Amino acid sequence: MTKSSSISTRDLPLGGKIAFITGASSGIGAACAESFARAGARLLLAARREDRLRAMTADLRAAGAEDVHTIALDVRDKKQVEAVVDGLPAAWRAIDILINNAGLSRGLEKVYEGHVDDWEEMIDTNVKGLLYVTRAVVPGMVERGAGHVVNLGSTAGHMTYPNGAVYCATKAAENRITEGLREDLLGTPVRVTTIDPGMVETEFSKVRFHGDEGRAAKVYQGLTPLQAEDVADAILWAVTRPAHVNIAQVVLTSVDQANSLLFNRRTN
Ligand code: NDP
Ligand code: 8X3
Repeated sequence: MTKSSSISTRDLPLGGKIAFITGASSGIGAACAESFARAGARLLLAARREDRLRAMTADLRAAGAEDVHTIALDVRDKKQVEAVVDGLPAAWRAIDILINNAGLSRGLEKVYEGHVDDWEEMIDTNVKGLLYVTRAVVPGMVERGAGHVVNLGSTAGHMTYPNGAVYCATKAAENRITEGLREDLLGTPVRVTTIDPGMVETEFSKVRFHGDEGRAAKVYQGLTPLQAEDVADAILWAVTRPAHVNIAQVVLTSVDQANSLLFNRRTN
C-alpha cells in the first residue's frame, strides 16, 4: 500500500530558492534547469529562443520545479538586461542563484585569418554579457545578504588550443572576472563559483560551425564526451553545499580528455 507523500518542494535541497539561468534553452543551461527542477527550485529561465523555454515549462513543473518563469533575453544587449532584471515581477526579484551560462564559440581559425564578426559575438556574449547580467543581479544579492553566482568557464580558459584563441581568451577572462567578483564580495555571504568543463556534447559545436552538423559531429567522434547532465550535476553540488562553504572552481573533463589539447580518440 502506498502512503500519500507529505513532502513539499520546501523540503527539497533548492525548495523555495529562485535560480536565474541564462542560456537555458539548450545544452548545459537546459540540463541545469532540469536538475534544479528536481531539487524543487523556482526557475527563472532566459534565452533568445523563448519558444524553447516555454516548451520546457510543463516538464520542469512535472519534475518538481516550484514555479517557472521564462524571459526572452539577449545578454549582449545591456539595456535589455537592465530592463529585464529591473522589470521582474515582485515574486521573482529575490534571485538566490545566478547561473551565468549563456555563451558560445564561433569559428575555428587562426587568429590572423579569423572573422572579426565571430570574435565580437564571442566577446560580447561570453564576457560582456556575463558582466551585464552580473551587474544587474548581484547588487540585490548583496542587499538581501544572500546569493550564489555560478559562471561557466571552460578548460579552454586554462590552456589555449590552436585556432581557438579568441574563444579561449573569453573563458580566461571569465576565470579572472569570477576571481575578481569573489574578491569584491568578500565580507558578504554571497558565494562565487566557476564551473570549467572540458568538451561537452551539446549544440556548442553546431553553433561554432554555423550550423554545419557534419563538422560538429566529428568533434565528438571516437571519444566519450561529457554530457550536459554531468555539468549540471557539478553545478547542483556546488550550490547545495552549506552556506559557509564556497566552491571556488570545479574543473571536469571526460575520461577521454586530459586537457585542451590531449584526447584519447579510438579509430574504430
Ligand atoms: P549550447 O549551444 O547547447 O547552449 C548555449 C546556450 O546559450 C543556449 O541556450 C543559447 O540560447 C544561449 N545563448 C547564446 N548566446 C546568447 C545570447 N546572446 N543571449 C542569451 N543567451 C544566449 O552550448 P552549451 O550548453 O555547451 O554552452 C553553455 C555554456 O557552457 C557556454 O558558456 C559555453 O561556453 C560553456 N561551455 C561549453 C562546453 C562544451 O564543450 N559544450 C565546455 C565548456 C564550457 P539562445 O540561442 O536561445 O539564446
Ligand atoms: C568548450 C570546450 O575545448 O571545445 O569550452 O573549447 S572546448
